[in-house]
Amino acid sequence: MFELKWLWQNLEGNRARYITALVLSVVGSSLMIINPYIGQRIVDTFITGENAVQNLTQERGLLIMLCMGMIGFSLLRTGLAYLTTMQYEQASQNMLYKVRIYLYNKIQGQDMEYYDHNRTGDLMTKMTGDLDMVRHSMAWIIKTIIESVTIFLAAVVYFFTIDAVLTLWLLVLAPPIFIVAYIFAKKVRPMYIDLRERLSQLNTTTQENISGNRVVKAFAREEYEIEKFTDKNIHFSQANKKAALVWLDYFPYLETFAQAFNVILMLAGGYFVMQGRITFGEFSAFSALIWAISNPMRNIGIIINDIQRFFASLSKIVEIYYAKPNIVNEHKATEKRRYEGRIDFDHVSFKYDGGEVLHDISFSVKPGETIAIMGSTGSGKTSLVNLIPRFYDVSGGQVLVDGVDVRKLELDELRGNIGIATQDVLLFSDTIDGNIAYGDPELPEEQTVEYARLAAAHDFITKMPEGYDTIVGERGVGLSGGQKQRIALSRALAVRRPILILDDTTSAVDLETEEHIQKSLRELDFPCTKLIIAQRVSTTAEADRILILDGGRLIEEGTHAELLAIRGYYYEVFMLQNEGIGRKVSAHGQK
Ligand code: M5T
Ligand code: MG
Repeated sequence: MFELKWLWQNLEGNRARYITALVLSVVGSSLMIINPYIGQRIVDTFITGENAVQNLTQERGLLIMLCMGMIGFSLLRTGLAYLTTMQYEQASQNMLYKVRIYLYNKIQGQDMEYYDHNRTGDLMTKMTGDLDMVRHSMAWIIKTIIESVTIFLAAVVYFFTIDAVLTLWLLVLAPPIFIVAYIFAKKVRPMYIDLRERLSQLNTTTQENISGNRVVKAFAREEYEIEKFTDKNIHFSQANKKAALVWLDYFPYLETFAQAFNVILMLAGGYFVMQGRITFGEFSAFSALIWAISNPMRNIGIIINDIQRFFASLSKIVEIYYAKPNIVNEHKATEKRRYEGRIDFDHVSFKYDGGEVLHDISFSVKPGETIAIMGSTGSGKTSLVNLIPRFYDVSGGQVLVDGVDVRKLELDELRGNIGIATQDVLLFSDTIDGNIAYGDPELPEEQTVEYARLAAAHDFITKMPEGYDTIVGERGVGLSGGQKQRIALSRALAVRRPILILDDTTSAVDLETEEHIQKSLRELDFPCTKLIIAQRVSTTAEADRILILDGGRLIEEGTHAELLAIRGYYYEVFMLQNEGIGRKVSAHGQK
């Protein structure tokens, strides 16, 4: 039931409306028995009663009134049904709107680890299909249940006032129906959970395929992808059929029981009429209302199906609803300080699910220093810098910024002090201008241009069809890898933060451009500590210090000259890269 609490909480503001809807449902369905009652009066007074002929002439007024009553109540019920549905719809739509915002915020508030573990397609399914299933349940399933139960009870009570024995005869059928329904519910539940999972897989495959379409085309793997999709589609479709077909196994029993109501009524009711136990009018009331008992029994299967789907979706939404990130950004609206930009790693170790990737790392960076980080691929460079903005938390030791453990700093403030260009560049579907000014939408245009210049991006931007107003990103024009990197660099510079992290940001630009960028970085007009992950000695040589990572360990640390002197990893890289340059030069010389 804890799972349902949040639904009630989110009905706030619409609770009165929702309760009104429930009450209207009860009232509207209770009214169902009025017309059969009037019918019973008409039959007994004007058709089969002892004085029927006499009454027809003398009490014509009553007959007309009863007939008008029947029409009146039918209209009333229709009106009520309209009102009721409207209340359900509005209350549930309003609730859905609220929950959707809440869930969206919740997903935004999750830490990186959450995104490592959750598939986009699955999250999308939760935000769309599952949410709608819950709304559908709040409006339609609850309505159907309430109305079925009310009609059923009203009819039973009414039947009892007419003849208890006949009613009991009819109710003999109820227990077996409930048993069948219960077995069915148990059987079909896991199927809907499975179905839900397959839908999410289908969505994940679709989403991955669309966002990865370039790779698919590059490897001419369309057919494979179509097969993969078809496979998921078949599974989904099969799961759907299986769940639907299981109903067919139970349907004959339920249907037979439902039909049996009529048979019992005919036999027992007919017998009672002949005996004079009940009047013909009462018998007609029974037969007019027998559906009120048999229909809910028939609907039980549909209701159970929907309830199981509801629970399958519910549990998925609850997963997001109550998800608690380990790293929480509270977005406190306090004054944000500007840091000096000191960074210390104090015996830091770090692990992902797979195992430890950083071991006992210690180093310090003074404000304003430029540190280059180098190391073979997979050595842990990205993981290391990710600890500074607290994308992940350390598993041992501590990372300090301005002398304070980052876990004790306010996250908005911490991240608000860091400009970062991540290794895989993501640009939004927006103008170039909008992308550069992403961190500071107020940025004046001259400044955007200024930072684009520093990042050596201005020239190519002005050559684009619409300059800074060119839309890039997913649905915009394509950019080269190096162009993207330079826009990402402009974006990171434009926020003017005291700590700047560049993860392989110049790997795709030519040496000349890189030189331009380095010059810009040296001459930034704001105080800034720089951590630059790079593979080229030409970049690292300029740094105040160089850190060399290998297999998650810090193996060398020092200036360019110092590291060359110890003839370790750095020296080897230096030789390798210079040999290359040497060869090129000599090749030129020969020409
Ligand atoms: C360091 C592992 C990865 C590697 C090591 C991002 C990520 C990495 N790893 C995980 O297990 N899970 C993850 O989500 O961690 O990875 P890195 O820090 O990304 O290495 P790098 O930045 O030095 O490499 P590169 O290629 O960017 O130069 O063993 O398997
Ligand atoms: Mg990396």
